[in-house]
Amino acid sequence: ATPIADGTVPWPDADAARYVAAGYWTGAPLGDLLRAAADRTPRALALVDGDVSLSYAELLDRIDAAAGRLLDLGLVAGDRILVQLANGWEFVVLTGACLRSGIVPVMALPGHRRTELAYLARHAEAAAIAVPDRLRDFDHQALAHELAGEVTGPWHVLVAGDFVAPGSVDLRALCTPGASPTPALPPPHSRDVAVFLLSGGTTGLPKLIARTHDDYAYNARASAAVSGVDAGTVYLVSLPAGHNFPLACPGILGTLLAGGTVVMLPSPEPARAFATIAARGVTHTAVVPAVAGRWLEHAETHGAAELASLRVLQVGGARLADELARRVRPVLGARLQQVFGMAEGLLNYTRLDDPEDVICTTQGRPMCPDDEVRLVDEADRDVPEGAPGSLLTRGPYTPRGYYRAAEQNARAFTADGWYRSGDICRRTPEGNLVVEGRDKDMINRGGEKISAEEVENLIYQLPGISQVAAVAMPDRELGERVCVYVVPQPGHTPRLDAIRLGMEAMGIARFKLPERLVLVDELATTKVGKVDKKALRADIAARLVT
Ligand code: J2J
Repeated sequence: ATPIADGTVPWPDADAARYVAAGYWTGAPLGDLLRAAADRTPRALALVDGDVSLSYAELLDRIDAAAGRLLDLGLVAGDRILVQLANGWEFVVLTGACLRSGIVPVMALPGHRRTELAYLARHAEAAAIAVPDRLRDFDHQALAHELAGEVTGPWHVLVAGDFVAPGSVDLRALCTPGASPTPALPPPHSRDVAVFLLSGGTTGLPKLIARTHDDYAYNARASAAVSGVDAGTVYLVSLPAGHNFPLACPGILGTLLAGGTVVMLPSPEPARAFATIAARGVTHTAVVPAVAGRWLEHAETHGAAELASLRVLQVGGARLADELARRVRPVLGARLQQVFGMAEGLLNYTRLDDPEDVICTTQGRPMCPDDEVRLVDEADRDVPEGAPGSLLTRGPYTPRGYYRAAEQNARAFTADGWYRSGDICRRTPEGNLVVEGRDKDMINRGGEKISAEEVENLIYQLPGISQVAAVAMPDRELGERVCVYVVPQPGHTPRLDAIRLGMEAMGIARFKLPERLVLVDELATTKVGKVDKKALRADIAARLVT
């Protein structure tokens, strides 16, 4: 497989030197930092998943044993492994084993299906995949074996579950402590890639974001400081653990580096989440606005007595309505922290001691003093202070390009390395950002990002479609859902269920399937002849009102 370094865009030396001098980049790989945390408080509780409770010493035992067995399988530092696991202890042990050994996890999502996983396996030139046996009636293990044909080298299927088929590796056995003598692991270099995250999607195919040990460790550590995560923290993971937010903002990594306890839950369903918060004394957790809404509703009908220990509720991933924000404190009893983040790097947080008004009406400000943020117009000129502009950013944990994506990088980054987030924001006089919209062609379905172009490319492969445009339609529950406008070919009347079935048959994650179809004779275009998405978004919003 191609060495990762060949596909990444490093920070310029002068910037890297600044980040080292300022103490953001410490030179310590994440695996060493986990080991150091375990050595500080070996008996403290590190990880809880149902009946499984692991102290720091026990967690690192498993992590190191798993790292050794991954190497025994023939994997080596720099190899890539797709990780598509449910939220459970195995996710944490495997991720830790990767960080210790230099094997690089590619954080796929539980919803991904054949097309997405095959693409990721090829693009990352993966040597292995870790999956549940079955999840929500889907046979992940069978699909994982089918993917062997996508790669040129050996292909290992690691399975977390009760049924481990012949030819699969039992991931739980691989994580058994001790049994295999762990070879002395040469730690990866701190400038090496630690994890691949998936981009929020604006292009036809997902892009990989290479996060280094130095930058991701800073990301986790500084996030912990800004959200008050320390050794006394009990952090609940209920969003998919491979997302940047629950993984490292401060999430799993930030909590473990601080010596706190991580509690894993497979979903944020309110009744079980509330019971878990009560049973484990959870102090911090992260949710998307759609989940915050469900939790508020649940608390308003069933009370919030179970949330007595909850101090900080982080909400991010999509715009939180001010009205929901204002109910968090009185109804849930926890302090709200808004998080406007991106897997590409930049994290904005409201601070815990900000005035209530700032917490409820803004998305916070950059985490790091050396985060650079510009708000610009169409010609990349800075907008006047207070006016809305398109957000550009650079900084110590914002990589300068996607992995092996020269063409996309030319569009998503400026020549001098600023990442174009595509978010339209304004800055308040106190310096906080308010997200007002976006100029990227993406649909944000309850925090899950969907590329309009990807959906359109897929639908063009179905019969009877002359033209298609995917747009966000407003939704009370999820914020947005996917709506498609279709110009049928003469003699055809495409139907929503047929489009959905067709896409599912192609092996596409369910969350990307359109939930509304509008048949039209033609698509409105802009002056330059592109489909006028703004007009379509206004059209569907108007149709929903009537
Ligand atoms: C409005 N839009 C937001 C917010 C993200 C923490 C939190 C979220 C993410 C994330 C993350 C928003 N208000 N509060 O990685 O570490 C939209 C923006 C942004 C895009 C990034 C984290 N918080 N967004 O959501 O990579 O459009 O990361 O550019 O999935 O989500 O998406 P993603």
